[in-house]
Amino acid sequence: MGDRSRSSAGSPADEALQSRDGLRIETRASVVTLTLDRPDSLNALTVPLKVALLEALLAIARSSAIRVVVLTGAGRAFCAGQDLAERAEPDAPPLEVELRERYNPMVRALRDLPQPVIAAINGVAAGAGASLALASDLRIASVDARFVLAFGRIGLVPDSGLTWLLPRLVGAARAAELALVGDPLGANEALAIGLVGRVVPAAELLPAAHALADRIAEGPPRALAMTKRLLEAGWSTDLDEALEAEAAAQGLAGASADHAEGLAAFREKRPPRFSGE
Ligand code: T3D
Repeated sequence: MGDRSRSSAGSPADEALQSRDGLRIETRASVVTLTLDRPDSLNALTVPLKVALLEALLAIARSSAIRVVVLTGAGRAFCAGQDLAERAEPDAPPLEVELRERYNPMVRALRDLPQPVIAAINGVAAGAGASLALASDLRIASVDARFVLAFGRIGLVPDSGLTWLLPRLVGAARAAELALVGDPLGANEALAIGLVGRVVPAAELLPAAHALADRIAEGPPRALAMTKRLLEAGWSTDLDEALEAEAAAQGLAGASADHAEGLAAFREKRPPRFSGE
């Protein structure tokens, strides 16, 4: 288990960042790795796991010590979506309720995180597992990864943001092909259509994800958070609104200590040390 020295012991945020209920949480420097850790069921999502993931994401959002999040799976899968054994239990909540109360807040929390999220997709990403990968900001896949939009196979519609995210990432035509035909999509095919940013050998996945996380963690946190918000807003605003939003954000970034540090580092020909102020 990694360094927790930055959290104040006993605080609610600290408790939310403890491993539990199939979610492993490891912090190294300013990078937190969230590992979906139910390998016997391909990291399928149970209610306790979803609650743990949501609470961890909300705690991370409040943390100024954490600068980047890596999301991955234990064993041979990234995540097989909803746990179908739990779904078959007689007291399972209605699908609609489960989406509104747990899946949707989880996706919203991922999208709203100020910190960049890297999905390190180590194996199959099916159903809502694919949605979690798509809701991340960056995706690195192992050659063993594959996307399975499994919803149609069990008579369901894509959910957890997939119908919104997929066409924006790969275009309407490819999204329709993937969602309506439902053939598995391998890592290199996903790379070819831009669904993942890079593909690496399996043994290199976590080192590559952490190397990328470390690089991003050196960036200016507030400017990166605003960049995330601008990119997201750009999907649903017109050019004039985007120009205005950029100007407002640049006003804030330009007044930050990190901007002054960036300029000083440029003048002094040294790497910047961004404080997040
Ligand atoms: O609340 C709600 O229900 C609404 C929300 C819905 C969101 C969703 O995610 S709906 C989609 C749910 N997910 C699926 O339909 C995927 C089901 N799984 C599969 O189609 C396949 O397992 C995979 C394509 C993911 C992988 O296939 P494969 O051949 O590599 O592995 P496998 O042999 O099928 O599975 C290995 C084990 O994992 C197996 O257990 P066993 O027989 O060794 O004891 C299998 O039952 C288990 N497993 C796989 N997926 C799930 C699962 N157990 C529970 N839930 C799963 N989703």
